[in-house]
Amino acid sequence: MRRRRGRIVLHVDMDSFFSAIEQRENPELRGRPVVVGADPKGGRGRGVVSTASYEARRYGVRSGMPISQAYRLCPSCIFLPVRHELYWRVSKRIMQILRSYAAKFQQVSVDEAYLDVTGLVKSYGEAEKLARRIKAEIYEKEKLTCSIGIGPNKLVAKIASDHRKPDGLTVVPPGEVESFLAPLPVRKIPGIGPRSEALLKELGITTIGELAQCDVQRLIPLFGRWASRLVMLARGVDEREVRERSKVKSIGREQTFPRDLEEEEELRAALEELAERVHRDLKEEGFLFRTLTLKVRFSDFETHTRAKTLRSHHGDLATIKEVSQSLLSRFPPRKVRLLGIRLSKLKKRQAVTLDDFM
Ligand code: TTP
Ligand code: MG
Repeated sequence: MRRRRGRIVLHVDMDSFFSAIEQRENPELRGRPVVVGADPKGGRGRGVVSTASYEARRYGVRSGMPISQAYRLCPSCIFLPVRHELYWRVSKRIMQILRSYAAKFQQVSVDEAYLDVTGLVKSYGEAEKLARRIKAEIYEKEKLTCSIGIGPNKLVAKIASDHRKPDGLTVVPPGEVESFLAPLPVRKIPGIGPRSEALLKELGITTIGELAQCDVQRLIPLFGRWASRLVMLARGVDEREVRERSKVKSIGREQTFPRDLEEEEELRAALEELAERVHRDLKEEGFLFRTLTLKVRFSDFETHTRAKTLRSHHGDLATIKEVSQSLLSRFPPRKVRLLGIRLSKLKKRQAVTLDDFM
């Protein structure tokens, strides 16, 4: 039997990224509670906290919290506006450093990336040394700290990087995955938010270890097709590859039919299938779209496209089906040789949800 060789994956996450950059830029802010986000306007401000320095977190201030609440918790905090351009400039330089250490590299957000170093290092011990070198180089060049998790896959690496923060380094070799995950709350699994957590609690499941032991059948009524995926994650199994996402401008699929289609029902079914495939690609790439273009080639090779741009970004299958059907219905009934769906005006999905794993 051929066994798949184990991987070594690093997850790197910068510490309180936006506020750490602000503290670096202005030495007076170092060691002080800094909140980056909307203007609190003396407690009446709207909008949210982007991030808080670890000093501000001691007051209970957290990312995503209304800025007015942050102000109530810590009126003496230093509130700063968000300077995205600056943070992205710094991010680019850090990602360049990280990329140079990886066999496969995947940036997942402004301050987070996966590195597959399988083949570049021979053991978890060597991987740990590599991680220390990475931390030292980032600190030397950017005066910023990060936390790194090392594991046999993305899931374990990601949970490990979050384990000891800031300036942490957590190594979880394959043999320790189970004991590392078991005592942690289920919330630590990316994609399990407050609602999933509450559902699991109803079943008496609060730790990852309990979830790993649980009979999938009990989860199906609550989580449907996510159930088995959830249990696999809890067992520390995650086959997702570390892979570079290119700068995709659009995502599309088209299909020429073995024979021309004419019946409305046939066309509808073919379009639905195409919609499903495009939707899978969109999800794989982690994008939302705003414009859908339908391409129709008739039996005489005459080809037309029609596009619709939505008011906001969408990523669900129902919208793709609905918009493509409504565009198709605007063509006169004729024999169709080819159909195509292309999605453009893409934007990266923000939050990681269970959907990302499906
Ligand atoms: P995170 O890595 O989630 O947070 P962080 O780097 O500030 O802190 P930690 O040490 O816990 O990693 O996000 C990276 C940056 O993304 C963060 O500095 C600000 C931004 N961000 C938001 O703007 N809104 C949010 O809700 C979150 C979570 C992050
Ligand atoms: Mg971070």
